[in-house]
Amino acid sequence: MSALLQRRLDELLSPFGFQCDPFKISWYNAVVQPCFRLQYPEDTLAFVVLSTPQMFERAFKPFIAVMQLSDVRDPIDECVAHYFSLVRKNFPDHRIVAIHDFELLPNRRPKVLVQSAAHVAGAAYYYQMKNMQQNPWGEKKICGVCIHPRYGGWFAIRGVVIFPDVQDPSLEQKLPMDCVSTDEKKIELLKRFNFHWQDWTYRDIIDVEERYSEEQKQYFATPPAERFKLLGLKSDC
Ligand code: B12
Repeated sequence: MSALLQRRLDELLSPFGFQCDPFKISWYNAVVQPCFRLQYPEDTLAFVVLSTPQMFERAFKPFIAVMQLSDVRDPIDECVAHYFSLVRKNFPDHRIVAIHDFELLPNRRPKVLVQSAAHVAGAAYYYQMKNMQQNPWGEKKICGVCIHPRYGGWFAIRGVVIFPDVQDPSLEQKLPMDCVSTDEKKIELLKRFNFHWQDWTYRDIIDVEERYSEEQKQYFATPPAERFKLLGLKSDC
């Protein structure tokens, strides 16, 4: 069942530059604190959805070209929401719950921790300070970062798609590739991600197959309020 659904999801989303990897809710709930757990039975099937470097050209630019301009808030989030809605339309025989990376609970906590989801689904290794042998930063809060074996840091984790009516006890867990090989490199990665993320270098911590295009880099390097201008759009806020 999972393999068939994965094939259908891939056929739908991969031409637009998205990658989908399956996981069981229990794998995710086993690693996060109780307050972040997803309230579904343990064998419930879910997919983590990543945007690869091609998403900008294959999904975002065509979407921008035809969208209702005045409805735009964050254009990338709107675009991803559109593709998540396609999932709902294409699986009318299933109930689908899609949770975006930017969605918050009423207590302001994220609804889903997409990095933990990407790790348990085997899509991208989540490097966290608490798993390191040495800690050069003491008590300082250091944010973790996922690295993809093909795209390094040149991707984003857009959310999860849950199939509450599909239980798959037989789904086998695939471990993510630990591609940042040494502890020194891992420390360097966390340093770049936490203190120099604007210079993009954390994304190249490993050799990558593909990066964001110059246009995409320029888009993300522009402050959100000015991105409308860059796209030739008028902001309504
Ligand atoms: C809030 C947020 C921020 C905040 C705070 C960052 C933080 N991590 O606290 C701010 C605004 C500062 C921020 C900034 C940035 N962010 Co941000 N942010 C988020 C967001 C929305 C939630 C993160 C969060 O609050 N986590 C809560 C904490 C408690 O989670 P945690 O530390 O992972 O702890 C859990 C794990 O440790 C887990 N756990 C425990 N043991 C184990 C064991 C294993 C094996 C595993 C897997 C898990 C696990 O349990 C804990 C929870 O109980 C996520 C999207 C999302 N919905 O997840 C993006 C996200 C983390 N951000 C992202 C990025 C890229 C950035 C920026 C570079 C800006 C940008 N968007 O380009 C900067 C740089 C960050 C920096 N300098 O540190 C990306 C990271 C991508 C990646 N490759 O990992 C994400 C995933 C968004 C995305 N769509 O891809 N961000």
